[in-house]
Amino acid sequence: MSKNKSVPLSVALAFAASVTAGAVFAQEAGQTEDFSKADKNNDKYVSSSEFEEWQDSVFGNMDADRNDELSEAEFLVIGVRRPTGETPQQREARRRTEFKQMDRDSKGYVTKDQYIEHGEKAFDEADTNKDGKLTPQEFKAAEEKTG
Ligand SMILES: [Ca+2]
Ligand SMILES: [Ca+2]
Ligand SMILES: [Ca+2]
Repeated sequence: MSKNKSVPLSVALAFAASVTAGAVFAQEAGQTEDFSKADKNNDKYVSSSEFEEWQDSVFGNMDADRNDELSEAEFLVIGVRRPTGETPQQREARRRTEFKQMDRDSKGYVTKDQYIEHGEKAFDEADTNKDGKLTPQEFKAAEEKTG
């Protein structure tokens, strides 16, 4: 950007707005990619069985030591790639709370069953029109709750 004073303010503002839009677009592109991966039959909806399969693969990605249990550290690592406007501290606090909710028997780890069960709840909460399937927007909400 030139500091030339002849650049009208409106142009500068438009430039700033396009930079912001670009960042939002990048974020949505990541989520759209996740959505199309989860939408196995390409009908532009993620059904509950598609979501469960998706959860299964996300769990596998997070379970770094492959012991079929998620430690808090494993759960905290993922999700960083999705900018949400939170500070890292806010994100970590939120994910710690989510982890405690999933770890209902307070054993310090989350089994795949607990994770999938949490995912089913997130699916129901995100499915705001209760048609049993998620649009890309609904999927985004569900994804934010589950990692
Ligand atoms: Ca589908
Ligand atoms: Ca593990
Ligand atoms: Ca829906």
